[in-house]
Amino acid sequence: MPEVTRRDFLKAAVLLPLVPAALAACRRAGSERVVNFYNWSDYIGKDVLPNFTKETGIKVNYDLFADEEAMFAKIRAGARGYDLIVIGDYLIPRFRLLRLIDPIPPGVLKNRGNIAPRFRRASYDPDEAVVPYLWGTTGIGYNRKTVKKKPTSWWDLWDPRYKGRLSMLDNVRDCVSLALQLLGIPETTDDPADLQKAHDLLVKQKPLVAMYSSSSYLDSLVAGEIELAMTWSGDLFQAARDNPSLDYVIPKEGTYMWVDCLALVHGSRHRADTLRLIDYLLEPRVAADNANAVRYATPNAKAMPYIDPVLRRDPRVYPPPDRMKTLALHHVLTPEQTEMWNRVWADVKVA
Ligand code: N2P
Repeated sequence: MPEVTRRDFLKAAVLLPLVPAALAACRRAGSERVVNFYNWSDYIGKDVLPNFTKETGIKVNYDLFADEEAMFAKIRAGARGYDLIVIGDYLIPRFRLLRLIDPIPPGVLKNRGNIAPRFRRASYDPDEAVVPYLWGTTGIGYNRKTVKKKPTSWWDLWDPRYKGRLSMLDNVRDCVSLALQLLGIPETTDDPADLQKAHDLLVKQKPLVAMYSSSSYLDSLVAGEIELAMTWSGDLFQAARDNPSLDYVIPKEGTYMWVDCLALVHGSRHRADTLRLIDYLLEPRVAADNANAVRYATPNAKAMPYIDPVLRRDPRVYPPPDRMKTLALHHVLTPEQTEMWNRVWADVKVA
């Protein structure tokens, strides 16, 4: 069941929630000026899409997910009503292999050149089939008031002191990678014994975990019910607006960075309008306003002058070059590895 938070409802209400009836209507009217956009929760500034509609007359139906595997499953099952989706770097080859997305033709975006060189022709997208949207890191969020000793290590998420007051992301990739990393096993492993060890470590932690969640846990952090959480950088910084005692650390063992990208859903009907929206999101001011609102980092070099200086100077949002070097991208798994990882995660969840 995809979780949608109170915040999401508020946000979605100002846009047009994508209900089955709306999808059917869009399908009937193939020529309607509309983009059906499927994005992570808490991942767009509230004015961005209304401003686009004001400027272009193109309506945006906006739908949210809090679990990229569920999003993948939905698109794979044929939810063809969507035109535009946001996909994490390491999932892109999987979508391409199954032809669930169509590459953006070269030369059609006038603003592609705004993207910083280090985010162009990246390992996960050598032919620039997609467009980098936002990026960030995975770390630990905590409540400074109640967590007396600042967390420094991922192992703090295994500390029995926080039993019932800690949460983990509901994300196979983040959690299984973390367990492997802590066991000193490379993410590239395809040895079932390694995966079993990761499984056991996560099961050992389970009695402490109040919830596996990638979205609604933020409300619990704000409310003080959760004190320590595995979190994505910008989501924590957004929650800190509502509760200034919340803070974010990248543990000393290091972490992964990820780049979420805009992709065209295979066979979607509203190609021109979707490309127009992507180009709009690439405009320096729009990209900066968006990144400032969600507090993730922008890969858009031309947007940097408009980034809020507080965020620009924050090394947890824009790490300095020496820190950047220590941030790894997730390895692209083979379909067989993916299956093993998903099985481990499913077993942890039911254990
Ligand atoms: C937005 C989370 C997106 C980051 N809520 C995951 N890559």
